[in-house]
Amino acid sequence: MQSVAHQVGSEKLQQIFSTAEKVLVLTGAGVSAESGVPTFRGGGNTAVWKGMPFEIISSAGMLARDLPAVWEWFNYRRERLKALKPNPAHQAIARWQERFRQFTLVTQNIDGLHQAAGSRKVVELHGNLWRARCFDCGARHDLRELRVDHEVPICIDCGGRMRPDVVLFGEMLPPGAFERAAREAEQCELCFVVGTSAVVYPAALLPETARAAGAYVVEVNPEATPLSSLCDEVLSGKAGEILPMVGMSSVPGAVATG
Ligand code: BJW
Repeated sequence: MQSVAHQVGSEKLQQIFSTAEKVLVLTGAGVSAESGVPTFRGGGNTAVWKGMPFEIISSAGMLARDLPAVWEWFNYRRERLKALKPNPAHQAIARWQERFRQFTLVTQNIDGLHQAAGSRKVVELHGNLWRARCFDCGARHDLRELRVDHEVPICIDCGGRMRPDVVLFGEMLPPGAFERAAREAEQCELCFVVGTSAVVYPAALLPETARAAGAYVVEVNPEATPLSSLCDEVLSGKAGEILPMVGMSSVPGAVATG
């Protein structure tokens, strides 16, 4: 179906979007919501597993207490993800990497949907649910290539027990990931913050860093967040509807495929 294109955001955003060379996008669970991935917080489907809130099941404490239960939770989520596809928000962001000279995508998501949409060199702050990491030798293996015969996968390099390669509450982020993201945030001219409640640190510091360094910061979210008041502009609505329209001119009668 075709729909009439209309401008999204202010004239200022249109202007910066058309001239900026350094752009950073920070995404959270909301960018995958329209693909069918439940968010952690905010309206509707929040993540709960067997009555346990995700702060408990996705925590360093649970990993130490009950590794098989943590695997069961992540296996369940991987199974559900297999059927899900990137949505127009992931696709718009993937197109932007060709448009800007220096484009950085930083995600808190572990679902791999940005990569499935074609984004390259994604800075994954919280890891990836399709990978396992060995407790003993630190090797990382793609779970799509690993035979999982045991309730806890075994490392093919050293025979050690493996864990999901994700950052649980109370754990450190992967070495270098936040530092790289913070460096890019300090340099960017335009920063989009898409589909995150902006309550989990240190990820939530990135838009503040960008703003303090002079970037124009734009939030895309149907709900207000603690970050909203700090942003130069808030585009209130669904990422999959808003992002494909950003940068489109408001030429009367212009037509976009929708
Ligand atoms: C849409 C939409 C649509 C819906 N379109 N939008 C400073 C102060 C206080 C505490 C701390 C601090 N620094 C560190 C901490 C501790 C902790 C923390 O931040 N706690 C706070 C919650 C209080 N941080 C950590 O532990 C981090 N580690 C760390 O800092 O190490 C050093 C250290 C350790 C210990 C103490 C102190 C320092 C690690 C954080 C790891 C987070 N891991 C998780 C789970 C991953 C595994 C799993 O998936 O199970 O990552 S938690 C969960 O939250 C997940 C997410 O990546 C993360 C962020 O959530 P996100 O993406 O923002 O999603 P939601 O659901 O919250 O929001 C969705 C949004 O989308 C909503 O706003 C909707 O409105 C919107 N939306 N539809 C656009 N269609």
